[in-house]
Amino acid sequence: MDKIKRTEEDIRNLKIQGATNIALAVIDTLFEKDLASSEVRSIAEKLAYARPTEPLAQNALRYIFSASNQTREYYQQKATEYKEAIQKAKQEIINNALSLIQNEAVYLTHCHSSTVVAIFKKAKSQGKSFAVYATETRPLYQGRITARELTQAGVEEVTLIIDDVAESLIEGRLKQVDAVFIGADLISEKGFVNKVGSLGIARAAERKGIPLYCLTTLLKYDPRPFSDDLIEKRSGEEIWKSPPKGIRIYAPAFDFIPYLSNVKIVCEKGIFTGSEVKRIVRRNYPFLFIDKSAVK
Ligand code: RUB
Repeated sequence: MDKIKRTEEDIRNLKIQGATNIALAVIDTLFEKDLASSEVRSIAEKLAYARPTEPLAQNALRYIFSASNQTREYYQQKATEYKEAIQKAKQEIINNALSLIQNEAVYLTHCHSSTVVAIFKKAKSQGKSFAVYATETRPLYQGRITARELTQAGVEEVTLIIDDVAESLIEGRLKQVDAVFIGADLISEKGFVNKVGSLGIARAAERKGIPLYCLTTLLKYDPRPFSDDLIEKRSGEEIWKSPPKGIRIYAPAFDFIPYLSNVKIVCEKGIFTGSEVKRIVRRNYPFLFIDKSAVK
């Protein structure tokens, strides 16, 4: 199987998962092609839309290919710039979030966000001691990746819970949760998208007055008004391989979380409320507001 097909499959089946890892894999795979060639656009679209709710990867195409009839070197340069922007943003998010991690605090995270893990790791490397509850994230168990990475990084107290425990944990059944840290696949004017289950966690946290920090680069912005059609629906087989005839399975990959009162967006430009997101994205990444049909 060639590299492009393999990357596409790895993204589809979540061997490569999480918005940042997906976008970087798409760009690295494109680097192997002549970016000025006529076939590259359809290849790029296949990769970037292998998971439909991933604007960080899809915006790469808008950035790289905004001008037509340029040289191979020009497109390579644009791809390099976008990749570097993702990496720089991640470092800045880590710096901006670091002071939110307190000694002896208890945190909850959901699924596997490389950005959230990076912050916990950095806090640990600075000698902070804290506990993290990680949801296992059914049906594909990305939470195990989170738990494994945090334990390997030396975080002392890492506890895996099944997704259904998150709400009672937030209610204070076992411990007082000080904050929720989650990532995002998509951010938009009125809310953000993250792994299914995030909405219930966010609402439970809001009821208890617990802050929810969404760690995300602004490059995940999607200018379209959110609608449920934007949410990827996964195959029911991931939930029940061969169910009895007649059972339908509804398997959205993600939740849309409106900007609730406890939500803060931690991004490369600082920490903001949801109502500020559109303005900050427009100021820093105006190319994201150019007609999307330019790409797909
Ligand atoms: C992963 C997920 C992550 C975001 C952010 O979902 O919801 O929280 O993608 O990740 P899936 P990152 O496992 O279905 O891809 O912070 O690494 O960009």
